[in-house]
Amino acid sequence: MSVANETVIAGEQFFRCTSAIDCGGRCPLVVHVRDGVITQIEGDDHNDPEKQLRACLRGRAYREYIYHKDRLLYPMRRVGERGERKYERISWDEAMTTIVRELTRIKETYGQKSLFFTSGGHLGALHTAGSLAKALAMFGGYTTLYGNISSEGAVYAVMSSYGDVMVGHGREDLMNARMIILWGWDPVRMISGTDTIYNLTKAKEAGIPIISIDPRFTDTTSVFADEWIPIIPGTDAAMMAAMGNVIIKNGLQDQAFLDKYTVGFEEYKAYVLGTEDGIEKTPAWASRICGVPAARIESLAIQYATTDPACLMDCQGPARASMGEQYNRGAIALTNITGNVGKPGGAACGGLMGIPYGHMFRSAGVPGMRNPVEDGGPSIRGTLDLDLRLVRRIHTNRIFDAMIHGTAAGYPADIKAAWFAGGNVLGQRGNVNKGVKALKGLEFTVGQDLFLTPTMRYCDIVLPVASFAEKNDLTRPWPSGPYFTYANKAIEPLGECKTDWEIGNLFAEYLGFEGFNEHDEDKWLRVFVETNPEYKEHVPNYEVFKAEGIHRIDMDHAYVAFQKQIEDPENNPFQTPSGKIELFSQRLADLNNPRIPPVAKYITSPEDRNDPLMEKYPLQLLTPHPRVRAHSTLQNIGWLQEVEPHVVWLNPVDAEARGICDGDEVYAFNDRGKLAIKAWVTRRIIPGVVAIHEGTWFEPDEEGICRNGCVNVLTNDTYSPGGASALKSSLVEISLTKD
Ligand SMILES: Nc1nc2c(c(=O)[nH]1)N[C@H]1C(S)=C(S)[C@@H](COP(=O)(O)OP(=O)(O)OC[C@H]3O[C@@H](n4cnc5c(=O)[nH]c(N)nc54)[C@H](O)[C@@H]3O)O[C@H]1N2
Ligand SMILES: Nc1nc2c(c(=O)[nH]1)N[C@H]1C(S)=C(S)[C@@H](COP(=O)(O)OP(=O)(O)OC[C@H]3O[C@@H](n4cnc5c(=O)[nH]c(N)nc54)[C@H](O)[C@@H]3O)O[C@H]1N2
Ligand SMILES: [Mo]
Repeated sequence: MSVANETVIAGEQFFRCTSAIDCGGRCPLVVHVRDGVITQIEGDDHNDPEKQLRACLRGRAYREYIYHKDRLLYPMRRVGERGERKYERISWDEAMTTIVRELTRIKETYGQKSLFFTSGGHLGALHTAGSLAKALAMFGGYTTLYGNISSEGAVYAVMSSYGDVMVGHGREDLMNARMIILWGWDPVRMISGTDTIYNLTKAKEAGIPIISIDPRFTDTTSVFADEWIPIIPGTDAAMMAAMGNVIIKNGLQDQAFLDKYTVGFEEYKAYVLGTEDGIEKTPAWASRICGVPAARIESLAIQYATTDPACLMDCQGPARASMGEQYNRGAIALTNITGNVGKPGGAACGGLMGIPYGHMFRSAGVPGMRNPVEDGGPSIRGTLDLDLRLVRRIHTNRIFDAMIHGTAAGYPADIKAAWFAGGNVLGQRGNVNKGVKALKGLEFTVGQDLFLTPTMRYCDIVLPVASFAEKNDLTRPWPSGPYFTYANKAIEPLGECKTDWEIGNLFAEYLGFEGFNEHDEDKWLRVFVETNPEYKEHVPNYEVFKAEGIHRIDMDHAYVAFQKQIEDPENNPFQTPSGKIELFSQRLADLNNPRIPPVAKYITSPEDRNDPLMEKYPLQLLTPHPRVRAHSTLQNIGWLQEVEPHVVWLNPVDAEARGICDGDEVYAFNDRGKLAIKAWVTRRIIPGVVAIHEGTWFEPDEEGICRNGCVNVLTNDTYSPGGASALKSSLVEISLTKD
């Protein structure tokens, strides 16, 4: 039976909640409370099992997270060195007075741009750091980051090709495909929408062939795929170009589709046939690069082009690499030359992004203010020139380098103070050891989180934040609906915790901004639901929405990206300069940069197998997202740690060459850092490639070796020409001994 919010049965009260972390799904949760304490958290109880959005293991472990013994409960001031974890309890008044005093001193001494601010960790509408951003803007402004750490490569690819990020299909549409290619997509682990696995299961049961292309034999591959095609990391674009070559040489392209909806087929053809550069992108050529047998590249190309419709699920993971956008551009070329775009059962850019139902808050959120520090910058509307975006902002994976080198190295500011309102940058960005140096060099640091994360340990003032169960908020599906969620407050904030929204309001109060906050919590949420166009269109009644905690949209067919543009192109042009899908982009051609070509190309990249650094560090490092955490969120939950140990995946060929046995403690290292971790010797990863899941906390010993296996001590803090964080492009060596 589905209970309404606040129902009481036998002394137990039920709250309809969801989490709000960046976890890959968004699950309705029923929180049981007795005497103000959570006793149990259940998953979706919808009467119709077909419609249930079932929580994964992480959603079922939140009680330990909320009541974890290490929750921060009071504001604190650092009393030891940065990183030493020595803190003493202070009052909110003292915390706020210190923050205002220090930020004022620093801006008066070094200028407004020297204040750095970033936020993260929470995907709500109201209780975000939006109020803090507004207060800081009123304070004169701040320097911040550019780029989506998750999907910038994929976003760059879809924006240059389609001019739009709404490239997803409803997951029910998997059933309409006649074949599914999981190309670097592992939703059993990363969820990719709460309804994905249910629909993939139905597709499997219906006998739809499923093929997985991944350097690892993933959980999704093991459960769903009929075939695993292992591939060398960073080489997908070569295999895709060869598939294009086979399709075109066999005359299997959908010429009518190409003529009507796209520009640039001739230029793409010239590249894959080799008339452009004298190198034909044959299966044999690609095979030498990507390791997939030429015959299989050829047969897959023919199978894909002759199966109608066929669904190619590329995603954002392989694009989080030093030439990341070419992987998605290559996939987009294939989906278009086979006419699979805008069609049920096809895909525009498969696993990625959303459908426009509950996807983004768009105009919801606390109305921010323009950041004065960014005034007068170049116009970035519609541009594909990353350099223009980096005139005012710092690339999200370059933050530490910018803190160390500042304007002398071309960054927009010399940062002296930083405010981290959520997000664990010291652990979740490349090159953690550089991060330590950067954070030690600042004059003042403040952070807010639920736990004393590695980032918080470098903060002078640490503020305690309430969990999702301690506030009312609108949350949103990840990556897409079709449903909207309302997370009801189930318990009072623990200790002296406040939400990010409250912290922003308090900061504004200490700055003396009168009338800063217009409404109370309930009024704000009501205003959002009643005025935001998406809610207005779909959610008829605020009270009912709140009581049920979810509003599901009944659709008579699954949403298909660009269906309108394909059915009625005259009246629905694509949002590109040509109004068509751009397999060749003039905007990219105008950049005149061979590393960001106008058509999808395979290009070698730093720290791939062609890099001379291979001699010293011969293993390519993959850093997939962990099944038992959302990044570093939940990393301290014992229930989840029991499920899956943190290990490095190592093929027996590589293990044997180094005298390593399964279960040995080994060291992974390169010039950026070193970590200790247990070896898992497995044929589930190809030789020459190792994998360590991202998201364990950085715990260095006296020698600076991370004893907790935080993989980002090894990764690069660079980005691709399109702005993808190069977190999947690092070479390492592994050894049994420390030195
Ligand atoms: N090597 C490698 N690194 C990666 C990736 C990779 O693939 N490989 N993936 C990248 C990706 S896609 C992402 S999205 C990033 C994620 O990077 P982060 O966003 O830094 O991820 P988390 O480690 O989950 O940190 C979130 C923090 O916010 C806190 N938090 C939770 N709720 C709240 C709240 O309401 N308020 C506040 N103030 N804090 C809160 C949590 O306790 C946690 O410490 O990691 C990136 N890093
Ligand atoms: N359990 C869990 N789920 C999550 C998250 C989490 O932390 N934990 N985080 C959420 C967030 S914020 C994000 S952005 C998403 C991230 O989701 P993704 O970006 O899709 O996930 P990743 O794990 O980075 O990579 C996906 C797959 O790509 C493969 N891969 C890596 N390099 C290559 C390559 O060069 N070629 C090919 N073909 N495959 C390659 C990896 O082996 C992996 O199986 O996940 C979300 N879901
Ligand atoms: Mo992400």
